[in-house]
Order: sequence, then structure tokens, then C-alpha cells
Amino acid sequence: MQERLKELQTEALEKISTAADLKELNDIRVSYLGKKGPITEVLKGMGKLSAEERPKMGALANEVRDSIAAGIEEKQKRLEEAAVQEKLAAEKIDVTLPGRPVKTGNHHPLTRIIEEIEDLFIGMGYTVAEGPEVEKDYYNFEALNLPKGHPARDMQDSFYITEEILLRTHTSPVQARTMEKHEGKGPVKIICPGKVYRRDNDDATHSHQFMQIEGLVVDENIRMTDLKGTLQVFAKKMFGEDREIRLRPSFFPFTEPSVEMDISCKICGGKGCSVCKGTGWIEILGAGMVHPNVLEMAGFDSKKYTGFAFGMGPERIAMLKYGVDDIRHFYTNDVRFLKQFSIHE
Ligand code: FA5
Repeated sequence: MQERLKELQTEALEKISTAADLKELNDIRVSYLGKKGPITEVLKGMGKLSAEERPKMGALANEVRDSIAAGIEEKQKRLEEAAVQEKLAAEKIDVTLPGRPVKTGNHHPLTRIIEEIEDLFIGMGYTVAEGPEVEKDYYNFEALNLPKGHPARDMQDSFYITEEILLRTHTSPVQARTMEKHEGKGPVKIICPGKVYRRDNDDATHSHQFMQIEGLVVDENIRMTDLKGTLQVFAKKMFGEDREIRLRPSFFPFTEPSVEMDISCKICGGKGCSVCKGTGWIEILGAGMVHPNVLEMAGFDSKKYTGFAFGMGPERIAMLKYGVDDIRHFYTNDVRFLKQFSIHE
């Protein structure tokens, strides 16, 4: 019996030392130390031993069992440690590797131009006002001195929804709405960016839907020279000191006198091209002194108050600034076009 126990001990310790993983080790534990294991079997024969031999054999059996259990415990620690090391090695991160670039979008060139124009005017003390794109005929035309049947309505072919409601053809209705809110008290100093719609045929410089930015200043003693100075500051800040501007007399029913402002064409350098239609100039805005009728209709005393207004097309401005030769590029969203305005590359 003594020999058998020693044999079992040697055999178990050998198996423990060669166990390759925790599962194998657990199998050894179950087979040697379990209730149906060989040590238990040996101990069952203790009854046949003499009273003298029995405690000796019992002590030996305990010793064998303890040494196997200790062997298993130690091996288990080593296997667990090895498993942790293996995992650490497999999950090792090389912090010196270059990172993967994260793809980011960027603002649409039109958004950038509009924000730049907004910032410029906010810097001159203007606030930003907004109005609806689906507009009443009253604000789009009548309140701007364009009664029904007025021939100048033809200048802005419109998309009508009902007889009285249309998609606004310009941002000027926001002028009328803002002045109305001021209830005859100045000063008013706003710019209004937004989408407008016209039944224009699409070409290099025209779109049926485009953006406008309106400007309006109403106060006592506002003069034409204030308008000219403001437009000059705007043009120089936007396009650089070297760009030429010209003011041409024009007509808008809501301003008197009225002008249009042109900028020398950057694309052809003034020689004439398809963008400037051979003239060397591109019209970017209409402007003028607010017509007394418009002031009165909005509740302002036209003897006390005067004002100037202007309305510009940011697409045309973006075309000039970035040298874009077709307005349709802004709406077709070709990524190759948009990527050129990325600030990340
Ligand atoms: C107006 O719309 C007036 N409301 C502007 C104004 C405001 C005048 C305040 C006086 C006082 P006009 O139709 O010229 O004016 O348009 C203004 C600008 O919008 C033009 O200078 C041009 O830059 C742009 N624009 C006009 N039509 C189109 C179009 N179809 N596609 C792209 N831009 C356009």
C-alpha cells in the first residue's frame, strides 16, 4: 500500500509537471484527488491493516494528497501567469505607429462666404435678421412699392403658390418685416441672408434658386455717401484693395436713387470671358436709398428718417473670390469640387 501511494505520488507529480494548460491540470486534479480517484481507492483498503499500521498509512496518504494538491496549485499559478504574459504580448500596442487619419467634412464654400460676409457686417454693428422663404405677395412686392400689375414685377419672375403667396424672389421682404417690427423707431441696422427663388433659366451665372444677403440701415441723416462708403469697405475687405468696383445708376421700385455695383472680373482680369459675358465686370449687388413710400408703408416718418439698402448674391461673390466659372458647381455637390475648399488638406 505504501508503495502504491508513493507510485501514485510520483506519477501525479510527473503529469503535473508536463501539463500544458489549465484544463489538463484540472483533469489531473479530478482524476487523482477526486472521490473516485486512486488514492481514495487505496485508502478503502485501510480496514485490512493492523491498528499499528493504520495511522502511519493514513498520515502517508495525507502527505501524498497534500503534495499532489500543492503541486497542482503551484503549476496552476505558473500556467495562469504564462496566460497573462501571452495575452499581454498578443495585445501589445505600438504607440509609436502613425495614427489613422480621421476623414472630416468641411463647410460648403457658400456657407463660408455667407459667414465671412456676416462677420464683416456684424463687425460694423449690424445684426442678422431672418424671414420666411414662402412669403406673402404683400411683403415680397407691395410693401416694397411694387403694387399688383406694376411692370417692374417682371424683373423677378416668380413661383406662385397661391395668388397671395409665393416663394420669395429676393431677401428684401425681410426689410419690410423688420421695419414694421420697429414701429417707426430707428435705428435699424440689419443684414438678412437666405434662399430666394426665380423663374430664371440656369446658366453660368444664373440659378432658379440662389442665395441673397440683404442689408438695411434706417436712421436720421442716413445719406447716399454712407451707402457708398459701406459698399466700398465691403468690397475691399472681401476682394482686396486692388479690385476695382463701379456703381451704375439703376432702378429698383423700393429705392430712389438706385445703383448696381460691379466688380472687375477676376477670371479674365477684365478682358472679357463667358462669366462676365465679355464685359470685364460682374454685377454683384443692387442698392439704393430706401424709397419714402417703403418707409411710410412700414410705419416710419420719411421726413425724419432716411435709409439705404442693398442686396447681393453670395454665389457671384464666391465665384469672384474663388475663381469659379459656373454657378452650378455650388449646387451639384461634386466632391472633387467641394474638396478644393477643404481647410484640412
Ligand atoms: C434684387 O433682388 C434687389 N432686391 C436687391 C436690392 C436690395 C436692391 C435692396 C436695392 C435695395 P437683383 O434682382 O439685381 O436685385 O438681385 C440682386 C443680386 O442677386 C444680383 O446682383 C445677383 O448677384 C444676384 N442674382 C440675381 N439673380 C440671380 C440668379 N438667377 N442666380 C444667381 N444670382 C442672382
